[in-house]
Amino acid sequence: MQATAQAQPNIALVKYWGKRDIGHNLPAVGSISITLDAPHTRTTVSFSDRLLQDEFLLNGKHEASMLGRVSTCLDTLRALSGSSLKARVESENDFPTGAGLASSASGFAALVRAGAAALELDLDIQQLADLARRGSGSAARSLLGGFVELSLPSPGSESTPVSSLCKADEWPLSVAIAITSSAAKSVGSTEGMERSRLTSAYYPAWVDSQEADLARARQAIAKRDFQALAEVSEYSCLKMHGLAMASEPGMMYFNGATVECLHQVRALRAQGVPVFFTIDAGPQVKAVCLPEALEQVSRALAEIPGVQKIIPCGLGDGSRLVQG
Ligand code: 2P0
Repeated sequence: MQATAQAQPNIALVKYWGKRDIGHNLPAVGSISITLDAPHTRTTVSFSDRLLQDEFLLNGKHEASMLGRVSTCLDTLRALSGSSLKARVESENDFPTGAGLASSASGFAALVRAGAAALELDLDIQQLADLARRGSGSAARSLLGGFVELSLPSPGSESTPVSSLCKADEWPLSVAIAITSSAAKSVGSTEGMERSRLTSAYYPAWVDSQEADLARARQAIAKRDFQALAEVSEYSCLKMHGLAMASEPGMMYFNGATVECLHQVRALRAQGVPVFFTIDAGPQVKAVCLPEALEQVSRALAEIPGVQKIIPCGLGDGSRLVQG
């Protein structure tokens, strides 16, 4: 009744922002991401008849704010297995939580893997992805490695297809993550997305233009065309942040160092260095580059005042069981 799974965060290149259905946590747009090879979330799920309620510990501390979502995931697993046992979930992150490093993505991808194994449920990737998505939309993408697309459900369905566009070793890009603050973000993604849907005049245009961005990214990945991927990824990133800023009240996830990093990445690319940026709902900058440029990119970003640390990583595999 116990299993441990590991997962890494993923970074969206064509961003997910907005929900079609909050109750089922269905995204309003598809998205394309890369799964990283580091940092890691490791989650152990233990079902026991000695527990009166579910428990969730993050880095050794009880974490009440996420317990509801964790229990919702566990409820679905329990319903599938016919069990009514409560569970203790212990999750360890070797990176800042809630600061735009996709900790909920790796967290729920590891949770569903471990939870299903602990209950001896034989679920396929799509079933696991649908479960993870209920916890956190982006988590469905961390079930797979390399370049991953999360698509919208077909009419009448609540299943959001996940598919691999290219394996990690078929186009091994590198990423330098510039940490500019380790504080938790001021407005969480779930709340931020809803605020944009309800208040931004740009929201319908965001939803309507997503398919064209997805098509451009798919084609760039299929052709291993770095420049084309750079252009569509920066476009999608800035469009998402433009939408967030043009909500009411506007959400500004950048700090000063974030903006300096963007200028530095563009200056490097103008000099011929194969690198582009993307930023999620937090102030960290992810500089995606060809492996031969990683050292130069990391050095250039580390020199920017306000950049506290650079985490270098590559592309990695999807979530997997490590024990159970
Ligand atoms: C993404 N983000 O595509 C986008 C870009 C943040 C910015 O997916 O509400 O934590 O739990 O489904 O998955 C973060 O959103 O949101 C996210 P919920 P989630 O990576």
